Amino acid sequence: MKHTIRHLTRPDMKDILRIQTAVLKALHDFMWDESIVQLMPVMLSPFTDPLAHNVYDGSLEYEGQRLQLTKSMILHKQLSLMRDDLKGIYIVSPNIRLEIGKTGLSGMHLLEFSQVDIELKQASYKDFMAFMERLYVHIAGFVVSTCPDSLERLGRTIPIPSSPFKLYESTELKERFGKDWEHEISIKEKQPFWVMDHFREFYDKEDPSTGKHINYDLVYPEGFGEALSGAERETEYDVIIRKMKERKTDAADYASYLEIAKKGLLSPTAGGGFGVERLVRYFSGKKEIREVCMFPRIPGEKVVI
Ligand code: ASN
Repeated sequence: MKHTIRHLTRPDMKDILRIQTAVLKALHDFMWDESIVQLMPVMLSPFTDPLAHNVYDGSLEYEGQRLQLTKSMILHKQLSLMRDDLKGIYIVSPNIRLEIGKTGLSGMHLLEFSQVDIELKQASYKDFMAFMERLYVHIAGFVVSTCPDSLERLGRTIPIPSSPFKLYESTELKERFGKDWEHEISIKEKQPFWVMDHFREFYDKEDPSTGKHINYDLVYPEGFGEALSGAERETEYDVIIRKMKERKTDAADYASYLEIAKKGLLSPTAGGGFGVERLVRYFSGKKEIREVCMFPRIPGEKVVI
């Protein structure tokens, strides 16, 4: 308990929360100017993101129905953009991912975190990446200009990158650095950069002619690691079914989503999501994600409060 009280009363928490508040204000202002509207979070649904890695089951039984706690709102983002009158949407989305215990050692994983999840209609991966770069530069600029005192107390200087950000292919980095490529390249870089082409969930689009995945990660420099993952989306029912089979994703769990896909109602979209806590960790220069959360839930650790 002593440790918890020490954490809750840490002197640098106010500066960290100020930076977090500035991040969210800059986000909302930017989206308002872009006419991108905000959705409220969905936390319970018959289906959620299958994720490309294994986590413990986060479902519950309610009145005879099995409901999933949201891992990400990717499929709900896609469904909301069936509408023709929306140009794009965003959500400050609570995500619950019951990661296996040893993941907690990364210093960048939480069982419960907030993802700024964005999806743009009729957008290509290039459109989304350019949009995200503008958003990032806006947020970083706002934090630098409004929180100089907090940044100084934290001993932190945030670079404002210029567009376009550097771009790598994951295959090239794997060859160069091996298994730990993301961390290795993140240590070397000084500004956020993109890494393209990752084998992931069924909803990230594949280019049938090259077999490449039309998806991307935005990665922070200085060893802070992954910021965002996103992609252009699959919209064709047959392709979605094939990719579900390849990934052993049970189509029965996604019945209503698939019914809509089968009717050809999914729009071409591209999007991505970044974790609020990871961005605040990078801006604050903290080694451990627990240091930027008032109530951290770290994989493998007992939740005490
Ligand atoms: N938000 C991600 C995306 O838009 C999905 C995820 O969080 N797994 O692709």
